[in-house]
Amino acid sequence: MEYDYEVLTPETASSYVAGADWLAGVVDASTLKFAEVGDGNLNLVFVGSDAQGQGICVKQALPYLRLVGESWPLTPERATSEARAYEVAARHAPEFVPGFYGFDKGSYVLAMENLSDWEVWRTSLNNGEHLPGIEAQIGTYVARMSFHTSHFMVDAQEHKALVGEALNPQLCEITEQLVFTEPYIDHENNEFPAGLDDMVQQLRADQELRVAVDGLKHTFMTRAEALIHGDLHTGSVMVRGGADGPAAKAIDPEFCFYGPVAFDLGALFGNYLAARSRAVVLGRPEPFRSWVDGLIAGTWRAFESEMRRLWPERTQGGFSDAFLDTWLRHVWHDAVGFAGCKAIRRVVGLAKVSDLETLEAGDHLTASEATLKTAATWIKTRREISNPEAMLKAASQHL
Ligand code: SR1
Ligand code: MG
Repeated sequence: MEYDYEVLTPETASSYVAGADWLAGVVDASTLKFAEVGDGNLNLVFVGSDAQGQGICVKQALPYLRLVGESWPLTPERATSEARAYEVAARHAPEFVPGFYGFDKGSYVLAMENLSDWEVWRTSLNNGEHLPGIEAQIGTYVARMSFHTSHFMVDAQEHKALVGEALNPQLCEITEQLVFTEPYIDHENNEFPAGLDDMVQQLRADQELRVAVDGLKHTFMTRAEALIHGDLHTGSVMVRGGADGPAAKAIDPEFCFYGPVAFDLGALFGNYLAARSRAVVLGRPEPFRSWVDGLIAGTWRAFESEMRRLWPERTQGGFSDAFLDTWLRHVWHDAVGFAGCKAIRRVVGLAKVSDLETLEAGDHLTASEATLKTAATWIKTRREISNPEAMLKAASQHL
């Protein structure tokens, strides 16, 4: 198909960089070699190095959904959203994102630090790699982005203008459909093993669950709190071990918009649940197992502690000192609910997770069933679940 911009290949990516004035000096384009490494659902991703070993990552938004193909058109404008998120993160949380080199609006190309010697966190978790501290860094990243783009730091009128500029309607609708709607109805996008059929039918018939999910969907659609990542699962985090200790960087923020802070935390928690289910059925040894059990606590406590550290620096809104506790409570309980929704969609709906999908059939069924049961409990009892230990307790009752 013909598009009104050139879709890059590993061969044309080098000449693209050579002709891009805004990338002059980043790499030696004359010796640059690229490979396409995108394994996500949406975009093309090229990583390259020049003869001196200087690297660059070039990411281009396709005008359709890569996972499905050209039959599912998708606005490449999502690259503008992604650039916005990286620019904001470069100001407030630079250590937790790749270095951002810039954005070409005409070709929907973003250029950034080459992280090819890092690993996708989901892959690392799947392999049983113990990297303590990653979970806290990601919690800190969420707190920084949330605080600095919220009504606590941005003038009220300016905030409303920013919310308008950052609307990302097509990608938000994907989330509204895939996370909050389709798993609960008979829909052609859904796919799960026959062995889960009874359980999925039970979830769909559970009115208490359906109303709770509708409430969370409504919160997702209406609570424009802060510029959130919008798709912060463990596949959106790059990790590295090493002498200075483990390090984490959040990537792929093309789903970003002004939404509920709890959604990013819930996305992490829901994906930690899939990682835990895998670790349990595979009988992973200590200390990995206990670390995975503690991921929710580690992320939440780092988020809370960074918010408490930043709170006295707030400049806007006139919120009282004591309001922070109330705000943290609402974020916590919503995050528990969103976690359940994010876990259920990964088992029932479109776009699966390798944590579960790469298990052999029996383990896959056991882990998926436990994930669904825990997720449903989290959603329905989110207001009674007061801390990460209670979330873990609910999970351990099912697996
Ligand atoms: C239709 S795109 C499928 C999924 O890929 C992204 O990672 C988001 O999670 C989206 O829901
Ligand atoms: Mg993504």
